[in-house]
Amino acid sequence: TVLTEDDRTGTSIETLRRAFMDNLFFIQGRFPEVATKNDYYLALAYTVRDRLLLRWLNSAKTYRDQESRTVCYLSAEFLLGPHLGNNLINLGLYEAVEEAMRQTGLNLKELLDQEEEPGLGNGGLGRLAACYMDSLATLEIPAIGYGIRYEYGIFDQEIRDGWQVEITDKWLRYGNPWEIPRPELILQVKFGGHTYSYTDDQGRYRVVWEPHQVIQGVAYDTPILGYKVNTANLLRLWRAEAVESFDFQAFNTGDYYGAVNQKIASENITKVLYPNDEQLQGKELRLMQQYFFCSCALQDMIRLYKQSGNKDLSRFHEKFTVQLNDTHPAISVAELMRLLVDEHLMPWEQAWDITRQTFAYTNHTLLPEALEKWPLDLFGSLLPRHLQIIYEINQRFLDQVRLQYPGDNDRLRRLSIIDESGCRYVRMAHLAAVGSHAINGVAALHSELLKQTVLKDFYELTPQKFSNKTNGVTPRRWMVLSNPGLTRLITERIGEDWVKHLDQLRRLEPLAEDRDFAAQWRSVKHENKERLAAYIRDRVGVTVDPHSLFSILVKRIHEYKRQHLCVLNIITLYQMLKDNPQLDMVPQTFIFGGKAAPGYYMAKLIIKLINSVADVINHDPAVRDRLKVVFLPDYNVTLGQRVYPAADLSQQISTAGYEASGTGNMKFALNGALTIGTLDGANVEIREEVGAENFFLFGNTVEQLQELWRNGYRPWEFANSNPMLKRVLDLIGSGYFSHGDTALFRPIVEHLWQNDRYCLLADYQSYVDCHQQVLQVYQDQAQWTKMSILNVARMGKFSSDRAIREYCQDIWHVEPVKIVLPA
Ligand code: 26R
Repeated sequence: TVLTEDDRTGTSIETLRRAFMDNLFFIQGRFPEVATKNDYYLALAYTVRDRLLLRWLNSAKTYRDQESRTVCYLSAEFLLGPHLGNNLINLGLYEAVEEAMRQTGLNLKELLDQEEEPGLGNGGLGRLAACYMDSLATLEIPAIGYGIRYEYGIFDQEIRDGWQVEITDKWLRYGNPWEIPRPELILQVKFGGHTYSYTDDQGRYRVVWEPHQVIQGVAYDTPILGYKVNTANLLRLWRAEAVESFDFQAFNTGDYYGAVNQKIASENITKVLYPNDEQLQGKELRLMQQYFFCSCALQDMIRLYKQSGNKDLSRFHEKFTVQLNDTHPAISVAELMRLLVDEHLMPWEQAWDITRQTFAYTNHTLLPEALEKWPLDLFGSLLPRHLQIIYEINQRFLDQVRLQYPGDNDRLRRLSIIDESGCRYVRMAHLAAVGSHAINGVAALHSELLKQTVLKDFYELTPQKFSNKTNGVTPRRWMVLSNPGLTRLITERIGEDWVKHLDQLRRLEPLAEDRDFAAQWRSVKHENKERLAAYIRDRVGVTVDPHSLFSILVKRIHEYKRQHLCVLNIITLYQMLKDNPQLDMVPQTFIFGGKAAPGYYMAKLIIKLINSVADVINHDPAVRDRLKVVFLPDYNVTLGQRVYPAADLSQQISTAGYEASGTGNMKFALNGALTIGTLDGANVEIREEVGAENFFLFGNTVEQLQELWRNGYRPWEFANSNPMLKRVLDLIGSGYFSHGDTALFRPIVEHLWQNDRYCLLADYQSYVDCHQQVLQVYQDQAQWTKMSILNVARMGKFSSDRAIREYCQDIWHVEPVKIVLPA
């Protein structure tokens, strides 16, 4: 007899094809003649999911049997991007499935396009969490990601008349084949009410929290597979539900609608992701979201801990290490204390030891308005017990500070978890810092600035807690999946090890001088640009020339990221062409993408400015295809995967000191783009790695800007003394790009003249000059290509594998656990 492969786990083309058809019939309930593309997508997704589950169940079983030490990554955001393609890459089944689909008369690419991406994050922070989950699994580290299963993720962006319009993201509309609901895995979370205390019969002081409301969290599990390993880790996201689907008591007393409202209110907690990456003023629901998922996560960890045979919780920190992704999960510090002290009757000192040994905190921003603080009354009414616990933590903490700095009351005020100046607030960064044994920034410069600014006093108190962990990105999604052409070319020359050991890209260095290789390198880039050009024609209706220099700026729209500085340069180039129609200038295409927080007026106006400038320039015959400007709507992970491989020039132009790290900068450089950038965030380290001669540097340094402000920054002086700059600003102000409307862009121009918080005018000339150098080098294609190859060859450091290894060694102290599939 012939041994046939199991249809659920087999990986031959034949088996994959049979399993796929089977799923089309028995899961989708369709036959080919009536099946939609979505039916086919789902049938394929379920085929892949079976192979995933095999690895996941074996991982879970192994971790349980071996009682493995586990990393818990707590994050309010996981910006995963589409699963199907990534899982195929990590399973090593991409080609086989592509062939199986071809034999079935289908096109894998079209099926991949069917997937609605889970946009459960705003930007860098959420995407970093996703890259880290990929690397944890690839490095075979036992890990759980805990977060929120938002029903609506980050909004979809449409552009109407040049303005951003937000559309709700109904990502679950057609079902989600990648998650497994666990309706029996339910945990209760309390809100509001009051506390009382008493002494129990053993003479112990006890506090009871009588909540006003109880909500339940339901677990939804998504397996996260590593690259070509059998490890599949758990991403566990929580959805809020009413405790009872029906409140009989309310029904009996006739308040049916009251009961229904109660139910709806409970489910609201996980309804929607807050689309802000800036100010969030005392949004009660946001604090509820944070507490909700942290409480579920910690209760779940305690449940798992007890399951593995441990009785008391004294070794909790040996089983789990918990990373706080910014301060969004910082309430966990107080919650673990509450669980240990109130519910498990542990003495305070012991609980505090365990708590601090459990948590570590990553800071992702220095922007003062993004530092989370909660008004005391709001906090106390929602989490009365936690406020008491925080007071107790604070008191004990400040008592210690007093010993170290007697009489230094100012220092006490600065360090306190409670901000007492004016309205009283809980400072979440302080709670996270006090409750953690490790604190890190996300790039070398950022980590230094952290110690000098927002966490200065904490650094002086406990310098040993501080370290740097420079961000990284996963080469699986950001190279192998999104740039198959480049992947093939690299692998042909240096083998495939680089995908897991990105430092191996160094072996490309000698090829930077190889003319044959350079030609192939250029042609891969050109094909990627052609594909993006076709997409732009389809979606935006603008024709761009793939031979032109593609300059790309994609990221959230924020004044500190200075998209409008790029616009000033574009208008400068436009003026040069108007002045001198015969000017021999490299043809250029500027491509923008990014979402603005719905309440961030200036950011939305910047989008309108980009589109207005695009409109004028793209229609001006004087420019004759030498300059094109495009705003790509709805920038997200999926679009990022199209954009990075097609870039010649990566624009990383934030004001020095403001971008904590940036990760888009890494994705561009890994795909062969050269960078024009400031000495900000990880740009500094990228430049160090690729070499100053392969990086276009401009702008003031952090120190120079500090000096500028110390002496009183007067932006108007820069404008008045620079004719071209003045002309560009006046042109915007004159209504040239707004059909004569002089009021429309006044807020932008006015702010630049008067305040210019992000120093665009101070950096303008340096940027314009640097850009001219870019154009010069681009004219020498051999030189450009050599620089591009050297960039990729030297970018190995920026793999998220390297970053995760550092976290494992320095902070988490965890070891890999091999997963073996049963024969
Ligand atoms: C408080 C709430 C409104 C909020 C504030 C800020 C929510 C989200 C943010 C976004 C911040 C924390 C963020 O995304 N920071 C980014 O983190 C990336 C990953 O470390 C960095 O690369 C990037 O530089 C930084 O801006």
